[in-house]
Amino acid sequence: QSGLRTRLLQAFSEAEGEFLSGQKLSETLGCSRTAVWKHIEDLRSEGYELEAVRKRGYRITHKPDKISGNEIQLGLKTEFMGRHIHFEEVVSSTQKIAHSLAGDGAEEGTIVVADQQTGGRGRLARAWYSPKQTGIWMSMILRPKIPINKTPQLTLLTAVALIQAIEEVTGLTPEIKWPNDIMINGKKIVGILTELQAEADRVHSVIIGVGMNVNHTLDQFPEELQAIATSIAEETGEPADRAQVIQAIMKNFEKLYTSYLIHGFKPVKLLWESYAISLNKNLIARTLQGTIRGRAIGIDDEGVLLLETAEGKIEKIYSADIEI
Ligand code: BT5
Repeated sequence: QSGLRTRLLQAFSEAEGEFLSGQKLSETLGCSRTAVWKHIEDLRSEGYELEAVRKRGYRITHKPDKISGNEIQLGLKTEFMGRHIHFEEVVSSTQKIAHSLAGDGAEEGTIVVADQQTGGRGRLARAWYSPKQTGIWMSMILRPKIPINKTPQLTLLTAVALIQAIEEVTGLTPEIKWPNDIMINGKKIVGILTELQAEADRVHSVIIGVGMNVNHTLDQFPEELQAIATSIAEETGEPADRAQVIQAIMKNFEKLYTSYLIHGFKPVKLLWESYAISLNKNLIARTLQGTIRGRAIGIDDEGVLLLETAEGKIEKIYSADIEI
């Protein structure tokens, strides 16, 4: 049943908005026209709008604002990223599920995606606002053979891949605020949370959480976020297809990550620097150990932020909140 449905959606996706006749569909899917009709009615009841024209057939004119494993899988252009999708309507946090799947041996590239999170989290156990139908709340499971001290590079790599994906799908050019914020016009559109499962010197898995505001309108954000957060729809004036954005993330991430495993961090670093807003500016870095002020002179080959203080000393910042 569900296989048929996937193939039906695939046929419409390949038709790219052209009509497909009932006859053609029943041949392609190898089922009766009545069965085709029944599946089309099912799609309608889920919020798809289909136009039916006599002698021409059907076409999808509107997809529901809904993501599912199927929607993401169709049109995915990757070898391993997103090839296993664990999709849920509502979860506490996709990170939690990804940790448990990773512990159970999930393959590299497995992603956990939810339509809504009730306990989404940022760094230092801060809350991440993740309402339904509007965002991409996703965790990616990776198994890189790299030492633990190199794993922060993956946060930076992810930021680059996310920017490339957003550019590709929407034409917007976001910027990166070290280490894990993606900003548009000074407001946060994406947060990244990198977590590890590791032993003393061996990484078992890296779990990269991505929270992206896609179709929120400004008034849908809680008041305390309205001044600091934005979404793709808010910036472009039109909603974006979340499944399509995820596909673009998978493609760009896979490309960069594969190259990173072969060539190392240098090429990623150059790309990262080209998108960074925090470089060559005076910053305040609030770390758990205290506050450091200085000019950001760059990131080192590990992905660590280098701040030059007024006294001319170079401070290495491994983790902090940055105020520009
Ligand atoms: C982050 O933390 O930016 C990482 C956020 C990662 C969220 C993803 S969603 C999928 C996966 N599952 C999870 O449970 N988490 C990951 P941090 O740098 O600590 O920023 C958190 C701060 O961002 C909060 O204290 C708020 O000020 C702000 N914030 C919360 N929700 C936001 C939103 N939707 N958009 C913009 N800013 C937000």
